[in-house]
Amino acid sequence: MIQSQNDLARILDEAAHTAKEVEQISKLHQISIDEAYSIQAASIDRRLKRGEKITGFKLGFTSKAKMEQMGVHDIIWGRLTDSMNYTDGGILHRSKFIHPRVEPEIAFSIKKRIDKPISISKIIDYADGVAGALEVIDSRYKNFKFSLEDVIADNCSSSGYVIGPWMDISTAIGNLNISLLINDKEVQSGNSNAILGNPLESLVEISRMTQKYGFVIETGQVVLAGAATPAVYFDIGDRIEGHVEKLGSIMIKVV
Ligand code: OOG
Ligand code: MG
Repeated sequence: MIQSQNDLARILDEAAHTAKEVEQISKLHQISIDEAYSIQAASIDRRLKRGEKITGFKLGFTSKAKMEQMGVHDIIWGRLTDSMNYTDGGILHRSKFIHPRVEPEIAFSIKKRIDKPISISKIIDYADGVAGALEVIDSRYKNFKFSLEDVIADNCSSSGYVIGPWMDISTAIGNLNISLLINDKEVQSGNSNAILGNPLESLVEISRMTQKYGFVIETGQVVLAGAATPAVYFDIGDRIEGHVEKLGSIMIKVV
């Protein structure tokens, strides 16, 4: 039986909401990239109907390390909501996730509505802050396996994010060391230049997508640039720490 986009959106939303894995869409359906983004939008609409609010956007596969880890080779984007936002230094409940992984990230805060493509030199007019961040990704698909279309429909595995202290957008963010520690042991390390050559390019990229897919990034929202390193599984009891040179540390404890 072929399911409609709304059925697929419901299946993915329920999988996220109840933390229960599902089969990949691509096992039964051939969908296009545009259809995958429509399913993503429909699944996010279900969250909005439950009272969640959009807090920003994230990019995925903006580094080679991530593309190679997951076998997916195109830049993707997804939506962040307030229910995914965790406080720096706070706790995260393992039971809310299926098979979560964490990755260190760089975040931007938007000060002026982005509704068209912007160039790198204009970023200063649209963003006011940059921060280190942690992203928790939790594919709703069995074994964390997916095609490009699958992962787009699944809102790019988005499930949590933690933002560290905000710094001024004028802070130079090229060539910064980035590392991830679990229980004080370094489990990943990379460099900010691995993100599209310069993480500011992620803002340029998401601004292009705004026009292509007809959405806007509002004042006060955040954008995650995409990870520079592969993501790492974590579990109950873990203390997760991200370090981004110049931007500082971000920490979360798993209970
Ligand atoms: C998709 C999300 C990718 C990133 O930073 O590249 C992503 C996944 O790997 O499950 O968030
Ligand atoms: Mg990410």
